[in-house]
Amino acid sequence: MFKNVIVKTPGKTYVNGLTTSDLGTPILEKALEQHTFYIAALKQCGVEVTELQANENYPDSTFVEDTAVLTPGFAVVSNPGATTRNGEIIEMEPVLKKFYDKIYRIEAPGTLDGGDILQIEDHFYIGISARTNHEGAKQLKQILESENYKATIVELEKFFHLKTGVNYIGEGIILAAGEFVDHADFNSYKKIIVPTEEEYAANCIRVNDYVIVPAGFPKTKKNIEDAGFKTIEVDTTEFRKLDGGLSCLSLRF
Ligand code: CIR
Repeated sequence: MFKNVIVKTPGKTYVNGLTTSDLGTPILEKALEQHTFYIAALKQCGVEVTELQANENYPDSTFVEDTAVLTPGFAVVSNPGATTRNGEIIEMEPVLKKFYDKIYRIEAPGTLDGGDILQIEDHFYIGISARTNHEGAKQLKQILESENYKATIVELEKFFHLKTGVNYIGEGIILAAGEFVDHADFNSYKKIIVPTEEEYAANCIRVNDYVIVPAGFPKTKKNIEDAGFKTIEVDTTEFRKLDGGLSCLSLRF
């Protein structure tokens, strides 16, 4: 069960954030509205939401997930791989200190984005991407193993972050798209295959009794519901324009 969630409001500079997509510039008003609905969905799941103010110096800082890896007993402050995002951790660490006594850090030359970290029960998967390098992954693996978690490093082929293509929704079930549909590291889990045309919907989040799903992906939503989960749909079009999904917008612990 998650008790807490941290989110950060998109600032006016959000429209200048990083992207690899060709979906156009986000509409700020719509992004703010979608963010409000996202917070309402989280509250419906029964978590306490800590809402951080926008920081205009960091256009991508609404994607708080990338700044940390959180477990019940400790936090790991990441070292984001994009130079324009690296300073986001400076504001996040004091926030985490309110919740955690034990805080580790990923140190340069290691880089690591939280979006590359997937937890499945007591096993963490660490993606090597354009943002998370081998040194960062190695540091996190050591921290996790010292805390009695299992950790596996996964090389990404195409996906932006690990959780862009694979996510855990509980009860032994993963959502798998693209290169993760048949991937040795994940073949021991039950899978809901996300079809190519719905690939974006591989990024759903399980929060307590619900799976929050992005609006507009009916096949995946139905497959999740048929597997016995209750869903809440949230529109994320303005976050998708900057490569962001549901998981990126919060830290859940
Ligand atoms: C970036 O390029 O860093 C942001 N525009 C998107 C970050 C998405 N975060 C995530 O998948 N955890």
